[in-house]
Amino acid sequence: MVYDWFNRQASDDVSTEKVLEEKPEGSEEVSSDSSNNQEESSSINQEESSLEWARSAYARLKAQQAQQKTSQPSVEIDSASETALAANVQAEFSAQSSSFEAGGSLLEQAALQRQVRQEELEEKVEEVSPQLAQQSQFLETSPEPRLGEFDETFAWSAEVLAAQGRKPEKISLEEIDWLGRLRRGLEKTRQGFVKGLLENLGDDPLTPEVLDDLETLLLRADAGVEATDQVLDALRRRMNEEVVDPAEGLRFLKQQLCNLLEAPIQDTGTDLLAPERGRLNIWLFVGVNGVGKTTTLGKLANLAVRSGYTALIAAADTFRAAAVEQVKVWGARSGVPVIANSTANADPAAVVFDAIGAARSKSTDLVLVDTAGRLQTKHNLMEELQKVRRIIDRLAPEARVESLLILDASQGQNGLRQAMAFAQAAALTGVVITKLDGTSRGGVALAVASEARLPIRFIGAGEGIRDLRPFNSFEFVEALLANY
Ligand SMILES: Nc1nc2c(ncn2[C@@H]2O[C@H](COP(=O)(O)OP(=O)(O)O)[C@@H](O)[C@H]2O)c(=O)[nH]1
Ligand SMILES: [Mg+2]
Repeated sequence: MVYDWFNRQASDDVSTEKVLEEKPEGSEEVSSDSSNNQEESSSINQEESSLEWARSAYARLKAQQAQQKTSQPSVEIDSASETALAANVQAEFSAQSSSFEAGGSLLEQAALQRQVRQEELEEKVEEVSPQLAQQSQFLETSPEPRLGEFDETFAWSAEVLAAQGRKPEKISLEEIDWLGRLRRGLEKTRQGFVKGLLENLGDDPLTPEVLDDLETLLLRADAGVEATDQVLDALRRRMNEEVVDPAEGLRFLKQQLCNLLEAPIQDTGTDLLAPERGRLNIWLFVGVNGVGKTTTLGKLANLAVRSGYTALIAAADTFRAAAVEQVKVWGARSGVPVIANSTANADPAAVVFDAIGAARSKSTDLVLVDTAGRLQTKHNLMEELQKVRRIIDRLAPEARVESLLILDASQGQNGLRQAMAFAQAAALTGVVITKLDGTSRGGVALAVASEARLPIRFIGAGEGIRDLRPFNSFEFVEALLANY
């Protein structure tokens, strides 16, 4: 079964249907016609029914897993092996790298050179990728999520999916696996946030003092002044209207955070950013050095392949030779062709030119473009980005172009301010937040939405190939405020 992550749906439900018939043990529906209207028992009912939901989903997934013995090629590499592989790749590519002298000024000559180069690149694509993939095969472990124990994390993940109106038979192990990763990834921010909040909330209705503490917590999580003010204003208005008990306070807070994150997404009219089928999609990754552009691109190449799209990578960070090699390793991990020119300081726009040509000739769905995060000067960098952007607009006016700003969550709001320098040059359309794991500044997502007013499209919460998925504000807020 192919699970299309970009659209968040399984493209084939056949195996699920079969499993549906097996009613898992102890999964009888909780009767919905209960005549007991007392609040306490209804909340117990709710808890029981969400546990039943989770058990039922677990049993189905377990049966599914038992059915699917056929495993897919794997793509996980440990970092030591990855370094070794990268060295290997480097040697191989430096032997093969195409070199071009600007011989003669005649236009035809240039065109001919371009043609030869295009052919060489296409050959290279054909011949190198399988080789690399083969090399990496024995280094890899399974990329497939495995069903673990029926534990608290599973129950929580199931509850988050159920709350979004999902049916137990329609959920995938992919989603359960990701929600667990997301929750683990947000642990540091959650620790600072939830512990303080719940301690202050206690059992009493909301007070102005609790709101003052909440303000501190939001600012400390790097949510930014604007988002913090917005959330607190909404809570104050609510408190002026009626007494708000802690459970309702928490629910209302989650709703406010969710609205804030959703606003720029709603503005675009596109809930989920997915490559459009039957059309060329070009996604540009921009951001300062070290924020995770290449890693994000690599993970997305993998996600595209897993989700049933064809992809191609343009190695347009030509500033450092190592950057090109790094991108080739990622391409090899997922069997995605990489268009590159290993010549020192090759023209990134020329690489993009070649990539668009190759994508056209192969009817590729998605071209992922890596870019440099540092040049000799910031001015040069912005010029270069503009040039890349111009060549895309000129060469592929029919393409759907996304320009994604990569933001390192651990750099918080400072990182955001710095990154916004790219807004003009790259005509940003969205943000990817990386490195949510290991930082307590996960609240920066709120600053992205309220201050940069850009939709968050993907989030990364770890270095693994499965640690990056499309952003969903409900799930993000639930993971951030999970009380366990
Ligand atoms: N912990 C963690 N590390 C990440 C994440 N994304 C990227 N990294 C690491 O950040 C470092 C820089 O990433 P890279 O993709 O080379 O950044 P670039 O310079 O923007 O291309 C690498 O060591 C990555 O493994 C993430 O979500 N979590
Ligand atoms: Mg890079």
